[in-house]
Amino acid sequence: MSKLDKRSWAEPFKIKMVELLKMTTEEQREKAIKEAGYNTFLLKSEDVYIDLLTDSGTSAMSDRQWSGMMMGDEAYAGSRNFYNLDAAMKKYYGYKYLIPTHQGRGAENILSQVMIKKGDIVPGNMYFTTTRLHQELAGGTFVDVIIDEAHDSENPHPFKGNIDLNKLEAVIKKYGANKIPYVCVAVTVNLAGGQPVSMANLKEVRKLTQKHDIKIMLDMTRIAENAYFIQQREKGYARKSIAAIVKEICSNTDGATFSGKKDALVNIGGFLVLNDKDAYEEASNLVVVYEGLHTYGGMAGRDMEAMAIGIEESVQDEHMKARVGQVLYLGEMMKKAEIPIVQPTGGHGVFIDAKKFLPHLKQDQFPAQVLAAELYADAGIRTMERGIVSAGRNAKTGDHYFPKLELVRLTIPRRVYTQAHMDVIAESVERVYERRTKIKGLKMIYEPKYLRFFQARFSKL
Ligand code: PM9
Repeated sequence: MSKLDKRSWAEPFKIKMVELLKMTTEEQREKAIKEAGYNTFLLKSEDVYIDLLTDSGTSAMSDRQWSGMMMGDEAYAGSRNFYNLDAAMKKYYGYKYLIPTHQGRGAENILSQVMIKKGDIVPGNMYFTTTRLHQELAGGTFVDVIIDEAHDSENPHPFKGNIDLNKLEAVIKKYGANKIPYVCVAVTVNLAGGQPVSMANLKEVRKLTQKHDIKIMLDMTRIAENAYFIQQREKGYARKSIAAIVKEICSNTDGATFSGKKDALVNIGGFLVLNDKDAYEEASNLVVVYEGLHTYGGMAGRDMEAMAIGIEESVQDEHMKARVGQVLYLGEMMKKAEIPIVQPTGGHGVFIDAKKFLPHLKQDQFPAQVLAAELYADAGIRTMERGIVSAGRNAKTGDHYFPKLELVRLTIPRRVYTQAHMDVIAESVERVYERRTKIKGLKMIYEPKYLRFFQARFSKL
């Protein structure tokens, strides 16, 4: 191959506006993280240099989305932006009924209340924090039916989000189909490291659940990223567009919850979509109690417009190649430096295995929490714990859940940072890795009752 055959690729956009960042000293950062109780959620954003806390609501919107914001119809009822969002949803996802919500968890609340009765069982491919909590608050119990490979950070399985059909069948046999209102399938699986579900697996799950008359509800928060992995890795999909794969995923399910703050490139918003008319009618009645009228559900008209445009942008092949490509670039640098990360690298971030990074710490000394604090202190990079703190406690026994995966998530916002930022991040992780044996654990000194990872405080041991 000659040098001239090489074709690098870059982002399919150029930058029109920038936000200046404050540079801080190590001393200032040590003070800030201590004051934040070693919880990166409690840092002030202005003290952060590169913000990898989350990809949720942190995307850069396009000029088309910003111009859509100017077309907001802020009527209380029947805003034209609702109809534009409904049209985009039908075109790209194909469900029958749309209920906007202020964000994903609003949709989870409504879905759980409509579908789950006390004593029900909800199987799913690894829990997500807000999803499981809403299932529990509605009286249900979540049961994990993801494949075992998902719990092993080194396993290179290309579809670690897949459901284990034997586990699912055993759950159906044990509790009976009438106790299972739906199977919750997340695409991609956030807490497994942004890992995808294959189309073949989804179709197998569909076959099994249809046999027992059980519905499938998707958590379609990162569906376009999942579709990208299907396109790249699954036989028969290389020539299909991401838009076509997204629609095919949806067509194998009965409804979905969606946080528009991820794939759909907006700062706020979400929705619940359903195919069943009766469930829709109940949900559209409940949404007025918790969110707002069924034609805005807690969103401003302008935000619905930006989301309609964002959905279209999110399923473009060039966009997704650059979006996931940037994450993979960071993952490759980490692997070269022999940092223990979840493999394969996921769609929305690089996840460091904190148990392997800090093997001298016990899990209840919060290795991922302390590693996130150390990364901030080193270079002002804010990341998120996805381990024992996020997992919370078993509501019945009061004990910590001890998840197999104890991870620090370096989540990449969409269209926000450059390759040079990725280089700075990798160098910082390497520096912290070099001094890892000196890092001590934490103890929790304040623990809120719900979703404790957001507000818990810690001190150094
Ligand atoms: N995910 C994330 O940073 C935001 C807050 S952390 C609890 O990853 C999935 C798969 C998500 C998700 C949020 C939600 C909830 C549902 N499913 O944040 O309420 O990753 O819009 O969505 C976050 P909302």
